[in-house]
Amino acid sequence: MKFKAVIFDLDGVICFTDEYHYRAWKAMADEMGIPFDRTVNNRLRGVSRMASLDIILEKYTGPALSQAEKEKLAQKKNDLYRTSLAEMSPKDLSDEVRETLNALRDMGLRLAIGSSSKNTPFILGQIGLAGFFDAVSDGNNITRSKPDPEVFVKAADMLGMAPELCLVVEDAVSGAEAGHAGGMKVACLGDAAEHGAGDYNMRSIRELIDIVKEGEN
Ligand code: B16
Ligand code: MG
Repeated sequence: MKFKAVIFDLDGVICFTDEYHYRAWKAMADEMGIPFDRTVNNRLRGVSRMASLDIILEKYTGPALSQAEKEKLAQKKNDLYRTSLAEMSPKDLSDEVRETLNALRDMGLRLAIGSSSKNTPFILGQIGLAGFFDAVSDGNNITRSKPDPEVFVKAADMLGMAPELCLVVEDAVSGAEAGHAGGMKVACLGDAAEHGAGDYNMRSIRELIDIVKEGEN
C-alpha cells in the first residue's frame, strides 16, 4: 500500500462544524458592523482562532482594539460556537465518513487527527469518535497554526510514521500547504479541492479508499 497512515483534518472533513464557525463569526462581525461573508470565511479554514479574528478585523474601521478586547471578542465567538457544538451528536457523523474510516481501519491503516481546533476533544466526543483515532494532534498541542506543518508533523510523530507514509486529508488551502510543508501527500475536499490544492482533489471522502490502494501490487 502506498500509505500507512491517514491524518484527517477535523472541521470540514470529518464533520461540518465549518458552518457553525461561519455563523458564530458572522454574529460577532454583524454586531460590530464589520463586513463578513463566505469568501472571507473561506480564508479562516484551518487558521487558528486569533489569526481568524485578525483576518476579520482587516475590514474593521472603528477605534483601535487592545489585545484584551480582541481576546474578549474571540471568547464571545467561541462561546457561541460551542453552543452549536453542544447540539451535536453521533448523528452528525455522516455515513460516508463513518464507512470510510472503518474501511481504512480494516485495511490496516493508522488513523490520526490533525486539526487547528482547541475544541477537537469536545467535538470528537460529541460525534461519538472519542478514542477512535490512534493519535490526536490539535490546537491544544501546537504553537503555530496551518499553513505551518507543526500539527501534521506532530501527528506523524505520535503515530511513529515517516511523513512520506502519511496522507493528509484537508478542506483548507492553508491545511494543504501545511501537509506539503511537512513532506506529506495531500488529498483535498471542498474549498481546497476546488482550488486544486491537493495531490488528489476529491468530490467524496470515499475516494480515499482507492487513493491509498494506488500502486498496490
Ligand atoms: P477553534 P481544522 C480549524 O479546524 C477551523 O477550520 C478554523 O476555522 C478554526 O478557526 C480553527 O480550527 C480553530 O478552531 O476556535 O475551535 O480552536 O479545520 O484545522 O480542523
Ligand atoms: Mg478544515
